[in-house]
Amino acid sequence: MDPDYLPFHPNPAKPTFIAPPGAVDAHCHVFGPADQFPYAAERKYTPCDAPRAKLFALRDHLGFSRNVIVQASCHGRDNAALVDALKSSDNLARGVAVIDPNISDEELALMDKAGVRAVRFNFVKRLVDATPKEVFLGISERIAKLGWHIVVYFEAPDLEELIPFLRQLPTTVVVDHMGRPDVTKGLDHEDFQRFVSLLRDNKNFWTKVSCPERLTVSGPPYDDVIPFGRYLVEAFPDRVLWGTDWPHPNMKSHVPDEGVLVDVIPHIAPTAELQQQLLVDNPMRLYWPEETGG
Ligand code: 0GY
Repeated sequence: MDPDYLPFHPNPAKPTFIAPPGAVDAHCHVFGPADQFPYAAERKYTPCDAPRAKLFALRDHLGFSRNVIVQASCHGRDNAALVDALKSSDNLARGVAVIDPNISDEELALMDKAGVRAVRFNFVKRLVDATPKEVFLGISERIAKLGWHIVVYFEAPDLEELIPFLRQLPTTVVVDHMGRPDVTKGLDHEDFQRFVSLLRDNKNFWTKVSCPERLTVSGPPYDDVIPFGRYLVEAFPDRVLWGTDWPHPNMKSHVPDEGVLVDVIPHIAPTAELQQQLLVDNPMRLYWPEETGG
């Protein structure tokens, strides 16, 4: 583990907000354990191990039912820890992988069988070396045939340059962490409104109203981030997802308490109907369509 790395909260609070039955934590990770699933040589950080058993215990503690586990950059393109977690989840987890363009059809089929339903394209420069857009486009054509979708991670100042590429993607596209707005600039700033327009003009775009702990300047309980989440939930109620982002890699300011994060939900989704869409209906439609008649 890096010397300045902050491990996840040892005993998060029980949230006051009670999630609806079947709620999905649609953005979280598993890390290691390193002796079983070593971190990638090309990684930009070395985290604290965050094994699947801890993730599933947190899910139960928070009153959630399912997880969408996202491959993080510290594991590179080796999805072994992710696939292991999916296989031991009793069908209660789905996965978002990061894949090599030369992956075989057989490997893709095995990942699909384990519960992978998407690939992630990461554009955050502090996390990954750049991948040519043609490589991503080639991957997207292949995974589209499996019925998978694409999750993208970028920061707000990079969106303008990325839009022509993003609009070429042939599947549903889920944007991590609200496109990472600078919350000090306010809802009306052109960067955030550019992101809103992307969703308004492209019905295949979704977003995760997640990570107040990364976006905040004022700190918990994240009042400065709430208007951004609420804006997106109310504008696009059928295209939003929510996740804890456990175990919160690369946090520097503080270690978030997931109980506090769950208690943000009723502020960004203030009605029972919006909460049901955000936490159950939307993630189920995207990740477990066979259980929703989809
Ligand atoms: C997140 C955010 C971060 C890290 C990664 O792949 C990753 O390593 O996604 C970050 O450092 O902002 O979603 O976990």
